[in-house]
Amino acid sequence: MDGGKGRKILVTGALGQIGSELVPALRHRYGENQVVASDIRIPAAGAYEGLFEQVDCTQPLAIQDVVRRHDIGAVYHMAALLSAVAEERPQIAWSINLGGLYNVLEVARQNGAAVFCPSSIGAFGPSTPRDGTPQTTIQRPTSMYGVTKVAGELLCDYYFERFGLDVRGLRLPGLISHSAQPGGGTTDYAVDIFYQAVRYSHYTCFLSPDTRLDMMYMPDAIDGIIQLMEAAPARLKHRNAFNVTAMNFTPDELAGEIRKSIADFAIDYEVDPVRQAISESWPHSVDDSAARREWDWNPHYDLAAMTADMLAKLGAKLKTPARRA
Ligand code: AKB
Repeated sequence: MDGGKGRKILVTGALGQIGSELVPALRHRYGENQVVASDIRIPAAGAYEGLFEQVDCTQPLAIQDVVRRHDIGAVYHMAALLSAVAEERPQIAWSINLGGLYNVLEVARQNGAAVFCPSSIGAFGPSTPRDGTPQTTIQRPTSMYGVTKVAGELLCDYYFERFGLDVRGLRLPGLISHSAQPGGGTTDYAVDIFYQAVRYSHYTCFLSPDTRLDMMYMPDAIDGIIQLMEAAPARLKHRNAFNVTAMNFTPDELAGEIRKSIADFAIDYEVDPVRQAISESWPHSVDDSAARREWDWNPHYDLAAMTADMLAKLGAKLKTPARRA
């Protein structure tokens, strides 16, 4: 697809960690007035440039109204609760993560729009093979977040098989970025650590030092989302839930990489049992060969390149001179 075949694009959850970088990237690629940003939150007056609509995805008529008024041809559905907050509020997580997705799929079906739906490494569980996790494998997650992600993958498959809806998705790992911070995820430590390193040379981590998880720098995630949505449909065999990764590391290894630039950086640990348990049910490293084969997935940032860029960008943003080891 070309971003909606001349029709506009709607991004839900546009003020979140992914949405706040996806909207500018889509506007850059398809045109400023081709992308409608939406969120349940309303930005402060004058704080947001470009088309914006307030949309609560649990309200189907609100989605329908925006899709019809703007002639939307593709919905990038980023509105969701992350894993730790979903575990705190499982009933709300079900309503937002699965109810919201159902509403988006239905409105898309009725209006002939394509859909991008982010799944997650959270769609796997403790009985999934943890190293080199295959594209197709056991998915019995034990968190509410994971339950909504697996059910979401199945629902997207159903809408494709039953109605021919052009819905595509990625199983995203922890995302690291310097624009908007994530909120309520298990992998959030890998963002927090940079802010605290630049400000205070110290971080207290809520996961244990040896917790290994897949991660990705945001520019690769944004490129991957756009690349998947533009891929030739005939090549896509796993259209709704591609494993993707760019790197994997532990908190201890990330701290070591930061120390190459900030020599006095110190890390200590106060493990949060809820987030630790979630992380221990997720893969160490997924096999993303299906994505590489079917739509040429090829991330650019590894641990060293991501760390150097994060420290440079946050140093400028927080007005802290970059320190050298
Ligand atoms: C989370 O930690 O909840 C997310 C994810 C890996 O899906 N970042």
